Amino acid sequence: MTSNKSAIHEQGNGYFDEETSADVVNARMGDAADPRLKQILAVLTKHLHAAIKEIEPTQDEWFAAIKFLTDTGHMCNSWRQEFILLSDVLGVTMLVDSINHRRPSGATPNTILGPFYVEGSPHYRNGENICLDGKGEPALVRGRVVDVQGRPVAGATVEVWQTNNDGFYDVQQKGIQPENNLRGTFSSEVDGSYWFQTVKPRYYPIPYDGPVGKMLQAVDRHPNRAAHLHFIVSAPGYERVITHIFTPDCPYLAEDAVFGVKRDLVATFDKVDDQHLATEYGMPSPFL
Ligand code: MBD
Ligand code: FE
Repeated sequence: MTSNKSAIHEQGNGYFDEETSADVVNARMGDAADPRLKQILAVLTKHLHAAIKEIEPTQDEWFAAIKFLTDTGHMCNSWRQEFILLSDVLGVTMLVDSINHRRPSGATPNTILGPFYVEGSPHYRNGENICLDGKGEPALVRGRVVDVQGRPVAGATVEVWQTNNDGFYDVQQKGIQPENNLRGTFSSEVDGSYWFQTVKPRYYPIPYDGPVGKMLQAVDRHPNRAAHLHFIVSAPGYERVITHIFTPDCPYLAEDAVFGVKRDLVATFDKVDDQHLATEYGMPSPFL
């Protein structure tokens, strides 16, 4: 390659050149385009071309990549979002979540919302049981909603959801599990406290019967999520916290399939009597 090739490119003759390929593509965008969109597409094009140059795929390999993305799209419907799963297992969902939820120390960290949240779950009084199928190891969850200064937040909305003891969310087993099994909405008391009965969460695999599952298998990765209980805590005037707590003894804690585990979200589950485990988690703390 001679140096005058890039000189020609800078003049914008628009012809393809392997060395400057990304620039040639990006130069096509016009002034009328939205600047943020231009920036995004330019960065993606730059890194995609760099990846292709590093990989030097065969034609067959590139076609396999296209087929993988096509299959991923075909797998999507109203209840199955295979592209979100792809983003999850590549760590991109967590990265975007982290970038958008940088918080002062002491605040509860965010983690992924996941695909199984349902808006408007049944309201319960503190102390009630969200487990409607009677399976699993009973557990009591209690905590306090406080602000970053540690002041109680009364009347905060605490939404929780988790899988049943067979490792499925209610919405994955309509007609098999009771409706709204293991999901509910609570309200914090004057001192910020909330508590409810449930069962200890257990680990379970993300849906792996599609292209993302095949990809995980091909690269020798398991599909298991560390056992978790989802939370959304919200209160007027405070930033909403979307998070989980994790059980401390889960074998997948350090190898969550979607990279959702953060150190501060690992709770303790202690036996308090023959029947009950209890977890006390100094969270969630929405903040101004
Ligand atoms: C889940 O249960 C979940 O919480 C996430 C983030 C992704 C897939 C399944
Ligand atoms: Fe989940």
